[in-house]
Amino acid sequence: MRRLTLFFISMLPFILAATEVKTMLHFEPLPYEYNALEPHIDAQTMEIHYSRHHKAYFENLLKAVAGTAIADQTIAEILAQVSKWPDAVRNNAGGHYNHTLFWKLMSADGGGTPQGTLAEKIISTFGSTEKFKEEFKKAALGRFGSGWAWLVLGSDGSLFISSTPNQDNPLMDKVDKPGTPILCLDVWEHAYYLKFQNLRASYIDAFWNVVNWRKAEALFSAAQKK
Ligand code: MN3
Repeated sequence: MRRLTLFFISMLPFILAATEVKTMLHFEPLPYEYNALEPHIDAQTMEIHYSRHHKAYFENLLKAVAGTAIADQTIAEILAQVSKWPDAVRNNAGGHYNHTLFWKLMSADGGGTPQGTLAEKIISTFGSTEKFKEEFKKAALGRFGSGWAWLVLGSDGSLFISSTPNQDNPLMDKVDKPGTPILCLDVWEHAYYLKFQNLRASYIDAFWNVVNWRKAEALFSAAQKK
């Protein structure tokens, strides 16, 4: 009996590994401290936004896909066929993807102007960086209620600005203007209300001081090689 017990205990890690739910979905660490984007984006907003809002989307996504055919898919695969699944998948897959990307598109040493080939494309498309920022701000302000503003590379090679409601994004199969996200801005009130209250325009202006243009340029370069 004792030998059997010892055998069972020695096998326990393997038994647990076999029963563990396999998932391609990851809740990545925030790439900087909560206060890293101060004074432009405040630490309390970052902490609540990441550790409560984003985490809730992630956990609800795991629940929504558990036991379904998409339980072991990547987030990109889920988004590409999201119209086949209930709204809980759409909202939480979008919420998880959008926030994961958004955190990476900001940094403590961000701001300044677009770089490299992305800068050239922005200028040839919109006329100037300032003009681009104006258009992006217009899209972010014009989104009624909750949603996101995007800079997107279309499959035809065109660069365009769009906005989506709720947690929709340009990778979803049901979105009006599909493409690869290059830059995004969360315009839900939870993203700015503590510091800016109802002043979404001030929050958008502050965002330009923390934009991680290196990351945007990397996304742009990678999307062109597809
Ligand atoms: Mn948010």
